[in-house]
Amino acid sequence: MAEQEGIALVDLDENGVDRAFRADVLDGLAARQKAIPARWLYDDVGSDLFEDITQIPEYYPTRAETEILTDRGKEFATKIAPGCAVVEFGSGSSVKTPLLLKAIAPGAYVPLDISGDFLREAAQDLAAKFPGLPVYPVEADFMRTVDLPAEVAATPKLGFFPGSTIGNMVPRTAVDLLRSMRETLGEGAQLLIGMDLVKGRDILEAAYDDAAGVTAEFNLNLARRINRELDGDIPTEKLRHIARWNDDFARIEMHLEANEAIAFSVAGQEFSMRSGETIHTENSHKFTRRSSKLLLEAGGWTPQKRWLDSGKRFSLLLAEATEPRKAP
Ligand code: AVJ
Repeated sequence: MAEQEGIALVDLDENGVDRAFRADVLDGLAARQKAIPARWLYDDVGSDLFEDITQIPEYYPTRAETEILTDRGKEFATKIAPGCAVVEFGSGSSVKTPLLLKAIAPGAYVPLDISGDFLREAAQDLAAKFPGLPVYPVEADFMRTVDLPAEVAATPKLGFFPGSTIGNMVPRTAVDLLRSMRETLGEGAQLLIGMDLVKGRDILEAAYDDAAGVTAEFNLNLARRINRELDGDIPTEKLRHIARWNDDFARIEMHLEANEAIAFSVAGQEFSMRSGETIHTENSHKFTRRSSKLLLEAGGWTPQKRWLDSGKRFSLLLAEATEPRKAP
């Protein structure tokens, strides 16, 4: 398995504590608006809870994107280079990736993931479903440029980034990622990327605050994870899950709000929250036709085609690497 030279993907201290997690949490809890990067929501418990979220009635994005991948396969095949290497950013979901691979008859599949375990599982799954398809998993942090396996050096590339995961990033981070994807995939590459659409506040807030409370559990798991892994004593029963539409930034924000004034310690440091104070735990940006294309353009990708599901809730965009600019 190819690994980026000299970069330890997970850096544990002598007690087995993830140093990057601890640094992000201690910084984030000391900030005026407390905030912790959303990537820390996805430990094993959080990843399982997210799988459950994709099944709840209010959370439409997974079903909507799956519908597009199921129904528009013929159109993908006419727009995407045959025999291309599909490079998936984040190891594949067992449902979406096979739908794409079936539609376009690719020459290779290259899943990229920071977690070797997820990666090996996904790669084995896919290899079993597509005998004869070369699979080259790469353990890497795809927020940086990745060296792809030599076996696909001469093969045209299709980047695949489903799920509207790009929406978890603020615009400058999203642009950085799109540019590094372009760098990774090279001149002439294409990108197939999911972006969830702006819609009524009620539908969006319900999708991130479901009646069964699964999303609340997903959010609260972050506080429990801090207690588990960073020797914390956050009184999680005094926190509640909030999902609120921020119209200025066109995004759903998840927060953990203190029901009353609380004090706690994490990794030996003391923190407090006033009643009503929040920890910001996730952004999920939503896009319009124009904002999705503007983001792609800013990241060095020229939009080629945009597909919507029948309910017009979710978009899947195909783009090609923009040629180096001449004028203006
Ligand atoms: C995994 C980023 C697609 O933002 O919709 C779902 C994560 N958070 N419910 C999203 C999430 C709360 C999800 N993504």
